Amino acid sequence: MKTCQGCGIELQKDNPDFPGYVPEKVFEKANTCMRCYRLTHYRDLQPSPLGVEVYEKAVAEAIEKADTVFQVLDIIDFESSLHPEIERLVRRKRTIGVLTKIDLLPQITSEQEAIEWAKKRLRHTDEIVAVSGKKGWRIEELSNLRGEVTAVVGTTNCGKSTLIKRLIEGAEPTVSPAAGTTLNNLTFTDIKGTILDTPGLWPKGRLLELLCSECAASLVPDKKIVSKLLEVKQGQGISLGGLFYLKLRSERPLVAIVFAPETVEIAKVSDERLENHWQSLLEQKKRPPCVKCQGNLQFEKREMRVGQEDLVIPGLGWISFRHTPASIEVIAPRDLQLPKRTPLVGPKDRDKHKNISR
Ligand SMILES: Nc1nc2c(ncn2[C@@H]2O[C@H](COP(=O)(O)OP(=O)(O)O)[C@@H](O)[C@H]2O)c(=O)[nH]1
Ligand SMILES: [Mg+2]
Ligand SMILES: [Zn+2]
Ligand SMILES: [Zn+2]
Repeated sequence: MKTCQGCGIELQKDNPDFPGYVPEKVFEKANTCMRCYRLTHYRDLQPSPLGVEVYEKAVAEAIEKADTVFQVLDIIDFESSLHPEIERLVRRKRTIGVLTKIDLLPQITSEQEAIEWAKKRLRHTDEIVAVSGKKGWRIEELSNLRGEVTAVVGTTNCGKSTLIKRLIEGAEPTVSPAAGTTLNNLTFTDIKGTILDTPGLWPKGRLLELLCSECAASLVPDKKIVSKLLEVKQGQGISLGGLFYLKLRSERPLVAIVFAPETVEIAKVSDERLENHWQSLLEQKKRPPCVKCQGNLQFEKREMRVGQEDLVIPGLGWISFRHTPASIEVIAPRDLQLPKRTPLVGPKDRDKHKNISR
């Protein structure tokens, strides 16, 4: 059996609509499937073709075979990375929590702070390291924690395949901003042992899952997360792209510090202008969402109280507040979860924001 070295799927030349397809005339020579080829060369964001059960089974098998698990957690989208099934599966194995994409964190948060913060939330990890697969930061340290067989697990897009490229010389798993790139377990071996790359598991309630593949990819941050500090008075609000809106209901002005990829427009908008504002984003083709996604999303209003905690918008970013508690009204897609958490960027750091835009 011949498998794709990019995504792990069995190669076949019979059905172009099935995963693993390679045209007949190149089949002999090919070591990747057509989908991986297009993901790599054209940034063609093809949606993942398989069902959740297939992925969960592959992850369970990889963990079963391994003596060490690298539980990869995206520091920018930590809440989505904490998948209950993965948490359950890693319980009996030596588990290293790998906080990745650390290069995207606002400068004011140190690696050590991120590690301390994550420690309180990861019950089953034996150790935590903070790395950047993209930049190659702290890979040496992580490499020293490898076992004989190491399974690299995590939710879709948290950066597993990027890490593996760093950990094993010559490993070429397909890396892309499309969720669900890796379809089956991939085995890589060097003198230190074996590493298994696994398909990502899908988190619930994340924005990426509610959007088309282009819109979703536009939310996978490329450069540092930007933060913007805004003060809102009663009745005023803050819009994040055309996806999320927050209006202050209580009397006392609220200071919000919004953290999001730079592709997301962060603006102060009054609620009577909101509809026009979102319409104009669509007309200017500022994604996300595109017209199609806008049509698919069902927005709902939610009343919330906010305090010292971060309000997380999974897949988009998070908001910290000052001058709390406050009552807010949120407009967001119905299926989007909005968890709260201990702030990732501490208050001392947040005070470094000087320019309040009014
Ligand atoms: N800035 C940054 N981006 C990363 C890092 N690791 C992965 N990415 C990006 O995140 C996306 C998903 O990465 P990938 O390795 O395919 O994730 P996987 O689905 O977990 O295998 C890609 O666009 C990567 O370039 C990192 O350490 N820093
Ligand atoms: Mg992958
Ligand atoms: Zn492939
Ligand atoms: Zn879209």
